[in-house]
Order: sequence, then C-alpha cells, then structure tokens
Amino acid sequence: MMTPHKIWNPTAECMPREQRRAVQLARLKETLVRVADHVPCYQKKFSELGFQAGDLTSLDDIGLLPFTTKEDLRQNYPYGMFAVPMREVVRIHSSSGTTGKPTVVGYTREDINNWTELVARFMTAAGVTDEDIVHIAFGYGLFTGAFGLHYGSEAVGASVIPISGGNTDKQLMIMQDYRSSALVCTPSYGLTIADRLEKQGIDPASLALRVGLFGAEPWSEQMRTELENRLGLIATDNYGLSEVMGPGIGGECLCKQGMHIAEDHFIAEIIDPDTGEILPEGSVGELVLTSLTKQAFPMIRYRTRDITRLHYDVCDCGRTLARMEKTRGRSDDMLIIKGVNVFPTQIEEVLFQIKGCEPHYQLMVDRVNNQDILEVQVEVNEKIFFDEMKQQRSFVDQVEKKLYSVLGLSVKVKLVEPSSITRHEGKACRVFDRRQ
Ligand code: DLL
Repeated sequence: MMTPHKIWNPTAECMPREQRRAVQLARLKETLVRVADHVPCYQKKFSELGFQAGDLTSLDDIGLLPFTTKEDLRQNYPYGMFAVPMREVVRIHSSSGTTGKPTVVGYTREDINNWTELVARFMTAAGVTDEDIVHIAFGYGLFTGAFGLHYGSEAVGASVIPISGGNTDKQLMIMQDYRSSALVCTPSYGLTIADRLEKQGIDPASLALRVGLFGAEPWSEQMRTELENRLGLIATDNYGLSEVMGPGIGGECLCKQGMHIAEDHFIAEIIDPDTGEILPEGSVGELVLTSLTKQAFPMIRYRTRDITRLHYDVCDCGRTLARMEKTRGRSDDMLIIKGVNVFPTQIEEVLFQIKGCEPHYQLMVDRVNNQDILEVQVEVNEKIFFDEMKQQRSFVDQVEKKLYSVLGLSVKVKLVEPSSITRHEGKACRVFDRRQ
C-alpha cells in the first residue's frame, strides 16, 4: 500500500479552490492598500492608470493592475520599493544579476516566518522529515537559496548541514561521514557532485542520500533521470525568485507532476510576453506573480520572464494548489537563431538521450556574414573522442540530425574531450552569445 502523502499545512494546501480565491481577494485588497500608502512607485503607477486601491472588487479584475518589472526595481535601487521603515526589516537579500546593479529585497520578521513556512511545505512535499540530514550546498550569502532552504529545513525539524557551495571533495567527505540524506543544490552542481563521486570510485548506494531538492535554474526531465540514477535519490524540483521571495514559491510533491504554487501567498497568472494579455487556462506563457502577504517588499504583477504553463486539476497528493510545469527557461534565455526560437533546455533534452554524450554542454552563438551560427559543444566519452575521424564524423552527423529534427534548425556540433567544459557550483552558465 502507498504511504499517504505528508502535507505540512493541509488546511492551506488542500483548501477548495473557491475558498482559496476568497482568501486571495481579501489579501490582495490589503496588499493594494499597503503599496498605495507606502510605495511611491505604485502610487505613480496607480495614478497614471486612474486606479485606486479600493477599485478592485474581484480577482477577475487583476488585469486592471499595472505590471512590475526588473527595470522598476533598478530605478528604485536599493530600498525605494520597500513598504515598511527599515527598523521593521530584519533581513536583506539580493538577486544574482550578471549585469548592472543587483536588485535588493527585504523581509520583516513576519515575512521570514511566512518564507520559512512555504519552504517547509515544499520540503515536506518532497518527503523531507525530522529524520533527515539536510546537506545545503547552495552558496550562503545574498543569494536566497541557502538561507531559504536552511530555515525551512529547521522548521521541519531536520538536521541541517550548512556546508555552502564549492569544495566538492569536502562535500563528499561530509556526505559520507555525516550521512547526509537530503541534498539541496542546483541541478548542475548535483551533476558535478555525481561526476566527482564517479571519479573517486564512490558507489552512490554507499551514501545515505535519499532525496534531492534541486532548483534555481532550468533543467530537463532527462537531467532528472541522470541525477536520480547517478546519485541514487529521488530528484525533485522547486522554484522561486528573489524579487518575489526566493525559494518557496513552488515545489514538487512526490507525484512529480509540476510544482505546487503557494497560492494563498501568491497569485499566479500566465500572460503573452509580447502583448501582456492574460492567456486562457492551460496556455504556455510568461509567469506573472503578485504577492499577497509580503510586508517589506510587496510585488504587484511581477513579470518573472519565466515561460511555463499552469495546471489546475487536483493532484494525486490531495493538494488543490495549481501546479507549474518545469520552466523552459527565461524568455531572456531564449535564443533566436535564424528566426527560430530555441531554449537551451530543448538542446539538453536531445543530448542527454544520445548514448556517448556526457551531460555537459555549452552553446556558442556567432554571426558570420550576417548569418547566425549556433555551435553545440558537447563532451563525449573517451571512446568516441578518440575514435577514428570517420566514426567521429558519423557520430556528429547523428547528433546534428537529432537536433535538427527537434529544433527545425541546422546547428554545428563539436565534440569536446571529457571534463573539458567548466563545472558549476551554483547556477550553470551554458550560453555564450557573441553576436553583440
Ligand atoms: O534562484 C531562488 C531559488 C533558490 C529558487 C533556490 C529555488 C531554489 P534568483 O537568483 O533570483 O532566485 O533567480 C530566479 O532563477 O526567475 C528562474 O529563471 C530561475 N529558477 C529558479 N528556480 C527554478 C527552477 C532563485 N526550479 C530565477 N526551474 C527565476 C527553472 C528556475 N528555473
């Protein structure tokens, strides 16, 4: 018999949808008053639209509200969007932007309590209990990943090892000696750990690892299988972004049918990224999130740039919360090659299915004579790498053909030596667009 699914907060997570919509409306109204009273950026946006906080009477009118974008946060750097005085802010984090100033986010004590609760929910959904030893290999610091998972694990009652990122050999020693049972990191770092285990000849079955909580970057189903097989655990996905809270916005249960969104704390919409229009249920589009309980840093209709789809049918685990599909990546990660839209995860799915390809790749984009060129560099096992030229050529042809059939685009494939592509400790960086 199947063991029943453990649920951290059954009242909130299994509430009938209509009842939850009433909670959402009441909380949204409060949030609108809060931002209209305290955040100049929203005062300006509302007045430009001729909208007053009291005007919203139904959730169906959410489309009347203005969007918030990363640019708004940049313009109000560092504390301009905070809705409480600094004396009420007990924590500051910031986003991992690669260009320009980072975005700064703040939390009151109550925000931290809510954040902790939401992380505890998805960790419980992934099967973590007070018996677990949670190995947190996200970098501790301004990044929300480590502290978010840390507080959530403690709330669940698990024993936390705050090992942080990097120093993979030490990670393995601690994993072996301290009997880590739940691994928390990015999927790409999970892969780096798997490689190192193999290199050191450590059998994953000799470890106590049982479950992996992977998040913070896009990853394919093929990558899930790879991590499960090579680390000997159940790999689950969880999603969040610092601008809206950090991890805890959504996480998978053991049914692995999408990440349950904490809808009593956030409203999720799917919009057309080009027109901003709300799309019908079941459409693929950009995820937009509105916070419902945040005090220090409320967000109205934040454009995440993440492309996904939402499912509203009740999950087998009993949760009534909407489920978000694995994201295909951010709309700004999408490459447009000769007019064809390509997400790196689509390429990953193909490569991971080809025997001989190692799960390490990078994408180089160039423009030569006004033509876009996409080169997929992929590590292959030693046998293929040292094969005769003729055999290597036919392997390359096979990979190029498979990629063509999925992407509808001719790409150049270059086989590279095992271990030659940089390994990642945090979020992977696999695309090098040299067209600008
Ligand atoms: O990555 C928060 C987080 C930490 C989530 C730990 C999960 C676990 P940021 O650094 O602000 O915050 O990056 C947010 O990362 O907009 C997505 O593009 C991407 N992302 C996060 N989780 C996932 C996921 C954290 N599970 C950005 N799948 C988001 C795909 C993800 N992409």
